[in-house]
Amino acid sequence: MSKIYLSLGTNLGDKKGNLEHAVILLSEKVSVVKVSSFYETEPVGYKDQPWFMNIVVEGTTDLPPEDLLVFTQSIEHEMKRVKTIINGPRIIDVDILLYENVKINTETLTIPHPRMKERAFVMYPLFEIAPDLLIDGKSLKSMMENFKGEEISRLDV
Ligand code: PH2
Ligand code: MG
Ligand code: MG
Repeated sequence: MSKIYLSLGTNLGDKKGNLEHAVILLSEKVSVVKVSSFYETEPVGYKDQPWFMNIVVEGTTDLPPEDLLVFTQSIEHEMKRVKTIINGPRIIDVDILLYENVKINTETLTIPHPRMKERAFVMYPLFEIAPDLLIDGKSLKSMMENFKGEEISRLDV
């Protein structure tokens, strides 16, 4: 079993329901260990769209990384994600952040996720559920100051 962290985001329809639905679909092949709080987050990259709701999930899985990617994409497909513009609105996005201490850099998959450290919508929920985590031997705590002022608030539900 390998330990993994995933980032989930949505900004269309019933956002909380979409995230809950995706976690249920994930549990078919990933043992879900921890789920962060829900966070309302300002869109990063492409601004002219609704705010997102984001969570981070810790789990374990027997799937190797490439198969995990196929599985997460199958969830996006099953939830009828339609790809329009880059960084644009979506019903669900499931991204692999970390897979044990594995480093992968292929055309289809880069782990650790290449932009995770600069994104508050990833790092806040990740820090909530794994405050002692190290990435490349560096503490998450030391990475919690590099954000560009994107707004984020944790929901108490
Ligand atoms: N995902 C993106 C681009 N921008 N912004 C927020 N707040 N949340 C996201 O999940 C998100 C984003 C690309 O996947
Ligand atoms: Mg993404
Ligand atoms: Mg994605």
